[in-house]
Amino acid sequence: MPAQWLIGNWKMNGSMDSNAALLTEIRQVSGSAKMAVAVPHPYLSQARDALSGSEVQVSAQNLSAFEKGAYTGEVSALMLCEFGVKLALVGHSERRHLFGESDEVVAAKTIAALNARLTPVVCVGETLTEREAGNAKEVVLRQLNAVIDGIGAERLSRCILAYEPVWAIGTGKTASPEQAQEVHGWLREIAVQSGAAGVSILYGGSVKANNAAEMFAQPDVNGGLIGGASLDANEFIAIYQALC
Ligand code: G2H
Repeated sequence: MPAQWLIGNWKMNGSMDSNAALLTEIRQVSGSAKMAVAVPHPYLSQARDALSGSEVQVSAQNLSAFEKGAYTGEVSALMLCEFGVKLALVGHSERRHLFGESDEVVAAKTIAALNARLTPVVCVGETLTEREAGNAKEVVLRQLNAVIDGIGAERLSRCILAYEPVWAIGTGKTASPEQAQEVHGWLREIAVQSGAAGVSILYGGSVKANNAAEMFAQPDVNGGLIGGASLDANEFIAIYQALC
């Protein structure tokens, strides 16, 4: 059985004060599902300290594909490990579309994460144009296969996958549970062929407390990657409860 995960993605939000309040609330959760929060790099040590002794893990939102050297502004996987980070998002659509990360870069970052024993949360998803052109399947499988080609099928089981339709991110539009399940089913098929049937596949895109339960009830939806709603402790905990 795939592990159930709820991962909050704070994106570029937060302050020392607001983080402290949020982390104090969420560190108290306990339940059958795993939880992590992906915080901006400057807040990693704050999150590590505030979550110490709790079941909530710290994730990075990004990492460098390179190990070390003259890469101004980059943060390596090993540096993240020094801050207690256990997971790292890779290939989030905002990285792909706003910062030009190609499938190859996403694959290289996934390799860097795995080499440092971080769990990469590999995000895939199609744009509205791609969906309307009937290309959703081709796009998400291309994105996933690029990662599998890079890491080798045998390491896919050490990843978490996240399907995030670009048209549903921060827009208030959520994929229907049936639309999500269809894509998760395609991803599961590739995972099974790669010997990673038990990989967790999360859904992300405007998940809120009032739509989480029906999404999580889908057979191949093993939790959520939550953006906006992860900034509100009550909302995030309510989503967690819908998963457990
Ligand atoms: C997708 C998601 C979290 P939101 O980006 O990664 O954000 O829940 O705000 O749509």
